[in-house]
Amino acid sequence: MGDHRNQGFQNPRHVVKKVLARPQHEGDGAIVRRSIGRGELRNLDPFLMLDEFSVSAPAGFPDHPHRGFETVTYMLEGAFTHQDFAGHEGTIRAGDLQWMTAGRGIIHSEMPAGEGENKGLQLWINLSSKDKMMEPRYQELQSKDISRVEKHGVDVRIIAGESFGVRSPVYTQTPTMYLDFTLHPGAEVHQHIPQPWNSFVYIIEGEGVFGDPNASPTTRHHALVLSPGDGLSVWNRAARPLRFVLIGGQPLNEPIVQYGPFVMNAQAEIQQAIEDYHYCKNGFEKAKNWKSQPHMN
Ligand code: FJE
Ligand code: FE
Repeated sequence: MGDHRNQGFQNPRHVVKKVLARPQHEGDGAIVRRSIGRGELRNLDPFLMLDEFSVSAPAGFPDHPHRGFETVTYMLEGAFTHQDFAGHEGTIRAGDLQWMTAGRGIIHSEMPAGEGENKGLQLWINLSSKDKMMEPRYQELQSKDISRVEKHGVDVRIIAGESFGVRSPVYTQTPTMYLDFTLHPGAEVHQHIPQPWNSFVYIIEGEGVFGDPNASPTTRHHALVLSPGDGLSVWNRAARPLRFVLIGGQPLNEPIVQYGPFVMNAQAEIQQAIEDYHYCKNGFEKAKNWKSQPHMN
């Protein structure tokens, strides 16, 4: 669990790779900073992509499909409206979470709903072969329903997994932890992570020292891939708050074949997904005659 004291990890994690997420174009006129999923960091099993998005209308992510993985959208600022082909829709605002298990198929639109820049993180988590064709499922949490612990200058929002003895209600099909930490100046945190899981940090604001107390600080828009180990220590020695997410997951160790929004285990399954999408079958039935409603902006 998380702690403000150093519990002394048996095998502390350290940073093995640092990646700067530069802005790139995605969707329809949107800008994202991609860390996982870019050339230098194709994937980090079970994670396929992490985008920090900043979108203002009329840009956005109009009607598109997904199959074979989960998308986790966590809003930082502003609002986003989603509509899917099964009639599921809603708006998520700063601090809200949408955990969407696409399974066999979702087609949806994701469009900004607030004035100015609408910001957040979208994480793609792979599903194991046995779950890739499951019925789609949503888990949605409003900001007020996300557990939060504040202790000794550490403020953590528990999106998935556990910290400071508090567990998130989110069910993770692929075992995952997702913690949003704010460390006030001078604060430190020591967070347990299951030893064999892959994990990384993405810095949202401020600067922090990660892993090794003698390391030089890392600033925003960087992802840090962590070595194996049982926990991570972080120090904020700067004069402003440090905000970062710590994400970890149990590797699936399965082959990955990705074609845009379809992520399967074999090329033949990708061909099948393209065909199913094209002919509106095997999970894409509701695509027939569906189009998202025009958004308000
Ligand atoms: C997608 C291109 C895309 N990052 N961050 C290709 F842009 C997308 C896509 C997103 C996306 C959506 C949000 Cl709300 C936030 C994102 C990429 O929708 F799915 C494919 N295949
Ligand atoms: Fe999407």
